[in-house]
Amino acid sequence: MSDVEHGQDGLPPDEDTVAGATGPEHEAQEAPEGEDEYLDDEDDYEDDEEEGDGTPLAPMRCGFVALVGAPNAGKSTLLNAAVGSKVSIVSPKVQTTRSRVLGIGMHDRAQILFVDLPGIFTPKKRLERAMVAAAWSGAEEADLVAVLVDASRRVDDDTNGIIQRLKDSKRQAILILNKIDLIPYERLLELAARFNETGVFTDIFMISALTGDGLKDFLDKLAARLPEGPWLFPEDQLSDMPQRLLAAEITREKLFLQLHQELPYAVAVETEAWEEFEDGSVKISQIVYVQRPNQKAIVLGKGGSKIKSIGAAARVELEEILDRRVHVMLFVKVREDWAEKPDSYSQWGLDFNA
Ligand SMILES: Nc1nc2c(ncn2[C@@H]2O[C@H](COP(=O)(O)OP(=O)(O)OP(=O)(O)O)[C@@H](O)[C@H]2O)c(=O)[nH]1
Ligand SMILES: [Mg+2]
Repeated sequence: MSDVEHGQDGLPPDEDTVAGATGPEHEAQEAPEGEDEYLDDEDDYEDDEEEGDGTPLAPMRCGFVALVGAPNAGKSTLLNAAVGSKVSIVSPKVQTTRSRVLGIGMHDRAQILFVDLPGIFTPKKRLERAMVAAAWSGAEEADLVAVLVDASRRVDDDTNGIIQRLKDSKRQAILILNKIDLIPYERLLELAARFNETGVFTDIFMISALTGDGLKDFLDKLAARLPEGPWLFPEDQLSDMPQRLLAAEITREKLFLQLHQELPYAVAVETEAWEEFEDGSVKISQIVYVQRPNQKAIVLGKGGSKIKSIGAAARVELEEILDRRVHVMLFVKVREDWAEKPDSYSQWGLDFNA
């Protein structure tokens, strides 16, 4: 008996959806191989550049800013807000982000390369270990580290652990007290004073990644602090994530939003086929892996209703991102050991043996 069943996003795309669009400006692209590859104008990076009125331009700056923090602190929300577009998936559940996600933000004359990372917590399973290891190596490789804290909650062991490790490695960081839309200002001042005592933080920002409050000050600071140097990516590029992976992430976000309890953690998504048609539409076929047959039944839902609704939500968002008609075909497959297969890890850029 086959363990594959499909739940197609049965809703036909609306006829008035733009067809044959040439693709969005912000199409995700592969990472550049050479730093200079995208600098179509070498003169861009010269000290004597001037504004029209003769004022010398500020130097170009570029660097990596790692976003670290406990799960659910709002790292991916901040990344999307800073880039001005949805690049990394977000959900109210912990451990949504599983691997490093690059988001490219332009601010003044700086190209800020935000590295969204999985939350840092005490890992138990292999996948969790790989996620946390990716988060720490992302932090180690970055020019600047920003630690996000959910200011609306009690300071937890995960956050204390992050601060301790930064302290031990004598690494300084920027603190971001996030979700300030949820708490009174007095509480923020208390928190800031407490974190200040740790000696780890060079700056403290209070922001709401959700509303954008305080974001500009933070970006101004980053733009001024990054090293001088040419931009590594074209100005209009938003991420380095390949489209197939982005599409799988969007579907995984819908699974996180529509499934409950432990189920989202038993799920992985892989884009299996990507077919483009002459009318400009694209058919994206994906496999949703679950670990047990009863999980498959829940993901499918009664008469396939759940998987249909997940596929429809993914389609709506992918049509917006790709700016074309999209068909999403989802197949649910039981693969007990997907979290124990090295090939899944390499696809996500995670270390299987972390
Ligand atoms: N009210 C409020 N909610 C926020 C804010 N920032 C993020 N959130 C919410 O917090 C939840 C978690 O946000 P994410 O951006 O997925 O958090 P994360 O740190 O990337 O989480 P992991 O990937 O699991 O580590 C989501 O429901 C967000 O909408 C904020 O400033 N205010
Ligand atoms: Mg995240």
